[in-house]
Amino acid sequence: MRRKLVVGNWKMNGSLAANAALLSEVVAGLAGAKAASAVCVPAPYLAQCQAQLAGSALGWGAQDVSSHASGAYTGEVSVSMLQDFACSHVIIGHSERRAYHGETDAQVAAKTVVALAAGITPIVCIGETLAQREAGQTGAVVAEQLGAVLDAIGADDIAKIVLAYEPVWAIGTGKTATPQMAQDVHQVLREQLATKNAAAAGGVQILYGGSMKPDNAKELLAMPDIDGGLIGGAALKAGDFLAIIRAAD
Ligand code: 3PY
Repeated sequence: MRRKLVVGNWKMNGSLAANAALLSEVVAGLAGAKAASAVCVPAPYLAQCQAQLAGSALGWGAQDVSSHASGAYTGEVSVSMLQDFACSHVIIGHSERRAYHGETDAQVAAKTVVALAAGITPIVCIGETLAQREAGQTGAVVAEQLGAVLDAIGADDIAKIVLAYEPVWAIGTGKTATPQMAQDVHQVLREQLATKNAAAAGGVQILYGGSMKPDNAKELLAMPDIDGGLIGGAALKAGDFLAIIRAAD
């Protein structure tokens, strides 16, 4: 049985005051929730999360990590810095990083290796664009993205990763994949995981991301291979985020 996991991706949003209010409302609303939950916040707010969330049911993490350990990489954040703030998770290869920062499959794979070595759970994002879906290339695109990661990690590491299927056309557009569309891709991803480690593949949490909201979460989360959500805009409102976590119960 896989435990459901709901992760908020705050993207580049927040302020000290707004975060404090949001986090305390979410933590207060989590009592008795069965699903695991976490927020991935802009790096400057990791200290605030550590101070406010330590000992609570809400985990915290970052939205990216450098593949380099340290040095002359202006603007980057290393994995040891994430460890300093006790991050449980780090999002890697979000489509916004792939699109706006030119992140390649090879870089995503390298970052995944770095996170795993540091004991931080990578949430590896993969997904196709609208043009790729319309051209019937969804399966090939996600297989290539996941394949790059699988080639870089050991078979034992399969049990330590989280995948997020985020169709690019459903991110920030209000469009959502139907539950069956998402399930079909999740199932194929799990089969691909099994080629590397059949025993561990059944335990890997595969999240759906892309405009998951309170009103579509239940249906999506009812699918057999959808193990949670990576939540964008709805994670910025405590009531919406909590409703999705409850939908995962
Ligand atoms: C979205 O839902 O918009 C996301 O990008 C989640 O990562």
